[in-house]
Amino acid sequence: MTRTVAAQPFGYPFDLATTALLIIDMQRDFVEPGGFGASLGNDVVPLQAIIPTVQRVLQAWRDAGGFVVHTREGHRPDLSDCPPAKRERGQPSLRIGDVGPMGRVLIRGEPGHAIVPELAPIDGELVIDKPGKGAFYATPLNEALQAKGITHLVVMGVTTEVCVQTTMREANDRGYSCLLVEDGTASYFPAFKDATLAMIRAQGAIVGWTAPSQALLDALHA
Ligand code: C5J
Repeated sequence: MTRTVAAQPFGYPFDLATTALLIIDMQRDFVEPGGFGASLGNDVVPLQAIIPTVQRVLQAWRDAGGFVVHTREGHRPDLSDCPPAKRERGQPSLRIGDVGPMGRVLIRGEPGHAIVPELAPIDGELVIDKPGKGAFYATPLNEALQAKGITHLVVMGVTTEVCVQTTMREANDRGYSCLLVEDGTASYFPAFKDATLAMIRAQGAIVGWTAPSQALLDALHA
């Protein structure tokens, strides 16, 4: 059954059976004080603010029986998958792998690497650990989606202009039709979020579509 979300720049048609909900990096390291995002000097409050919206959409998607994928950015404890250029850049208060209030920053298995409890994955949902910003780089995501016959991605998460946008561009180049939920994504920089939404849907949805969560929920309940 095809449903259509009232989206920009025009309606987004999708079939639940061939669409995955993709939630990017809703990890304590980005959303809570003391994590990677905060170590870079960012205010995490705008990211925390989207949790109830992401939770509402996630619950509706689960209730409808849709497939869910969560991603987590992070590195192996020995940092073998962390390019030195990534670790050494800038002047953060804590570098990747340093010990902070939520364990080693951006390291798999540490408390800060976990997805926030409100959005914790449940049985049957796919969790993709990624070393980069894009969820397709050095991960099995594409193969997993292909195996399930997924052609469309509904995307939420953080941060809009970094991991979300990078992943949407990677997905677009692989042939997926992507919708970004406008109030289900956030940036430490509101102007970057606005610019990203605009550039994604420009030129006839050159990267994808955007829509408010209510428009997606209306389509799911139609
Ligand atoms: C960043 C992300 N911003 N998940 N990661 O470094 O967007």
